[in-house]
Amino acid sequence: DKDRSPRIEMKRLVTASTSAAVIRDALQRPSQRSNEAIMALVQPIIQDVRENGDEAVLKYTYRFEKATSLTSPVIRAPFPPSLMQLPPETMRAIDLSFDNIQRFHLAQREEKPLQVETMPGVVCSRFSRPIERVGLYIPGGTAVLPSTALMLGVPAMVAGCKKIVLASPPRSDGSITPEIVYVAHKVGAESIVLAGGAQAVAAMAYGTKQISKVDKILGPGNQFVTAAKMVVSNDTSAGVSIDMPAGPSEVLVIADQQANPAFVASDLLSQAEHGADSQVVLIAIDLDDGRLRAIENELHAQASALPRVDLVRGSIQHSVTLVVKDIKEAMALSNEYAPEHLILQVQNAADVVPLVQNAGSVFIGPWTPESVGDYSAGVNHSLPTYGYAKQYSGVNLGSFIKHITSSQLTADGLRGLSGAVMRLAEVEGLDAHKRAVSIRIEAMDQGTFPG
Ligand code: HSO
Ligand code: ZN
Repeated sequence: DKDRSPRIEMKRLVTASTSAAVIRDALQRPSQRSNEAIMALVQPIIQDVRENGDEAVLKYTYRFEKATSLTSPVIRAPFPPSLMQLPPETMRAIDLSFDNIQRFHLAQREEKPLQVETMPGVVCSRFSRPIERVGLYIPGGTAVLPSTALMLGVPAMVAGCKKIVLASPPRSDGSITPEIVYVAHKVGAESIVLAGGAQAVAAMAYGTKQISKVDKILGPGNQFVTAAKMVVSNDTSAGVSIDMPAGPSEVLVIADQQANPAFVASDLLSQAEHGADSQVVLIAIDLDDGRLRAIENELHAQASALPRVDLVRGSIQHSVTLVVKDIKEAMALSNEYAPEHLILQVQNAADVVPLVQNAGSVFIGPWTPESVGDYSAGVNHSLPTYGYAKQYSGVNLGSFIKHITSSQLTADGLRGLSGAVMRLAEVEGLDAHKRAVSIRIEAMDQGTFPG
């Protein structure tokens, strides 16, 4: 009975009367299962898939997904329309989101290669090429996430990746969510791997008879998926890279006296419902007790009515409200926490953005809930978690592109550079390097080339 279960409430700390250590502690991410324990489970699965290919992938899909009717671990484009039957409303929602995500990521293209003449006759250039084959992992688990298929698939398509492979754990009847198939179709995916976990990652990293090998694997996932991505990206024989380390989802909301308590609570809960390991942080700027209580009451009331209230309870347990004195203090704490999502529900929110140093994505003002970015605004929702916003960007067009540089010198250009290059080659004791220059200068001087 919901009424008799304990109140859903975050702990509250007033920074002015709390030690720095206690605050730091409250802002710790919930601890993850130890890396070694996960590795010990994941490594044999990867090995098995390397050795036994499709047969091993199917075995784990039978075991973990209970999809024992599957006879092949993959479906290929063109995907039959029967697999993407959707209500028109859903289709329109996907189409609109697709268009906005496409617009925003198209705008991230570099119009032309960069070219600089660093010295007379010395031209350096940089141009980009899409990564040819990408594997996009779409988690299964407690929610189906076609939006993640959009967030990974659309930029891959815009970048021009030749082969887009999706992987997602099938349902126990062996089918894949029609929304995901529809997105796969829209982005021009080559195939969908009907597998999840470490087995899906290994299959895409090494390739099997039926599953295409890829050059980069992107996408969120549980700890097994994350561990598997780390293992394969560390194996030079796989020749595969990954997007970024992934942890549970999180949000930090900064609210002042102007903020609407119901809006604030709804934003905290939209992140909390992702999972019991999600973390939500509220930084309240100089809120009086009544205002704070209004947020807490809203949080409890809205949370209690959610179908995923049990996950929310778990998440709220390791979440916290920090009461601070001003926006400067709020931003200092936020930058130190480096949230995946930062929501600014403060007066003149746009003016605060210059103070943001670390965050995955920022949501500005009262009319910008995180949900719009999760689905449809156009920004990407695949973002750095666990404090990695200090050094990583979220998924963007650049995640699917690599840069190649080139240089082209004229004879005069080489002559101008020769002194420095030969000197540094001497310093490093690399005579062949020096000779590659001197031999050309001699040819120039003697007019022997072109002959
Ligand atoms: N907030 C999640 C993304 C998501 N939300 C998918 C709904 N569906 C992690 O950024
Ligand atoms: Zn979300």
